[in-house]
Amino acid sequence: MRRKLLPFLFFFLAAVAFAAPDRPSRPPNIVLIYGDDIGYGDFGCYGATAVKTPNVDRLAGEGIRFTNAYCSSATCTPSRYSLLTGEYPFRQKGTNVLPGDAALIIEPGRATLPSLLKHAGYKTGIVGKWHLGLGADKVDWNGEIKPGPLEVGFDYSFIMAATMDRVPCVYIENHRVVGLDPKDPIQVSYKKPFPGELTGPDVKDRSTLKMDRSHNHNDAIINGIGRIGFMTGGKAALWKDEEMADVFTRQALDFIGREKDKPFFLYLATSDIHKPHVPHPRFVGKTPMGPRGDTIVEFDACVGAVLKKLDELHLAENTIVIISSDNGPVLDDGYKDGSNEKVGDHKPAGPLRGGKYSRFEGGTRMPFLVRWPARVKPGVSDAIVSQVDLPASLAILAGQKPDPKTMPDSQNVLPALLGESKTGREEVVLHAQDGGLALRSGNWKYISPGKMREGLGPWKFSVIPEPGLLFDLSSDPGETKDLAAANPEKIRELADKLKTISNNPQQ
Ligand code: NG6
Ligand code: CA
Repeated sequence: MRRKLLPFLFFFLAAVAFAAPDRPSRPPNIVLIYGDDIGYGDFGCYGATAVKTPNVDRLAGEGIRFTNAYCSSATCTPSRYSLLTGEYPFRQKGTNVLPGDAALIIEPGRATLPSLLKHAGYKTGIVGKWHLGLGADKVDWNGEIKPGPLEVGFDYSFIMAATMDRVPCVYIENHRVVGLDPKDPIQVSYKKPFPGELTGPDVKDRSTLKMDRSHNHNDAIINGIGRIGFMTGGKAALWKDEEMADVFTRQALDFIGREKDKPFFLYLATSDIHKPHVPHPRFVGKTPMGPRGDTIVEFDACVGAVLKKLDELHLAENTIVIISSDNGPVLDDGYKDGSNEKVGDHKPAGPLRGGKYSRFEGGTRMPFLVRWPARVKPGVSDAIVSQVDLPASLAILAGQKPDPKTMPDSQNVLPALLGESKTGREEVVLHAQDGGLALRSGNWKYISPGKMREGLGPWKFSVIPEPGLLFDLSSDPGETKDLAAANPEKIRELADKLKTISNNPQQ
């Protein structure tokens, strides 16, 4: 009997030995740190000097810094939808910025980045901003809040429902609001105020507010700040804005600590640096840029805490850490927080034109860093990649075979992400909810006719006429010279290509 087994044993050992150099014994952990409204120029490693980001810069130095990486859309919900589903947001209705009481927009059961990784044996967790809707219809905030992250692939969830500037201003752990007193039930409405609850128009002396609004954000007043939407009840469960970054960081570190013995995927979607900017007091005044700059420092501290935890647990070597953001930067997005007055020479979108809400490059070209000491050599990559590619690429890395039918726009750009290829995708579709689509193809950039806004808030609105705008990003990264008139064939070719891709999924 023993003799018979020996040849098998030999084969088995040989196979293991052959496989070893390419296959670490355990698949890498993946930590995706997803910032909010952080622009291409907001980190030191992308040229910022007025704000210091030593932890992000350390990660950049130890990994690959991408210069042509995109989110799918110039706002949050559509970018996050793509990041998790591998589908461009414009293919589905209802993927634009959601109110805090919206229903879940990802169909439970469909393949997602976390569900594929879970299938591959990963423990999957989300901590931070969700903003993809909760519940099937009307949510009862006092009962089981589902479907949500746990129904689309996450094993653990500690989230805020929408944004810092929208109600409900509470944390939700798995299916329940954290710290809710059942005697003080929560109700949420995006239509009408609740009798007896303070709202913006009630506040005549605006100096009594922690931060006044510049536009909108005048519904419920929570913690002295006007929000979008109304809520009542849940007083004991309300978040404290200045503690939010610490609360999410703590949850992230706890998740890593709990799951350290298995491969894990952590999607850490930070509250920073979305409005309202309310950094913890220890970060106040850390930059000359006011609260917007100080929340960048707070974001950097969160990155530092995650890296330290990975070091302490000896996990850094075989953990992929990715840092990016969901859309471009904005200065005045509804609060009088001094962002415009104090920005000085800092360029939130670096050399790029436009920011949040824009189809110019500043709206969707993102800081994007990938570190994996066990496999990735440090460097800078000009490969074009999109966050919509992460589901397919990371699932393939984990040994899964994503079905192109269910993740139609997610390309396998793993070789580019790992620095093993200089090229990623050939073209990428970019979206802005009040403008339509744009196409980057090689170094050409085509922006279709439609609405456009200029600036980082307040904005100047105008309309891009036929046949659209055309730029050569290799010589003109700031999109200053429209080449449409001089290149009628090129613009027609790109307009056709954009139409083809938007009508038909690519794979
Ligand atoms: C907009 C809000 C803005 C911000 C944004 C979502 C107004 C006028 N503007 O509708 O303040 O909340 O939605 O930001 O209300 S995002 O980063 O989540 O996409
Ligand atoms: Ca955002």
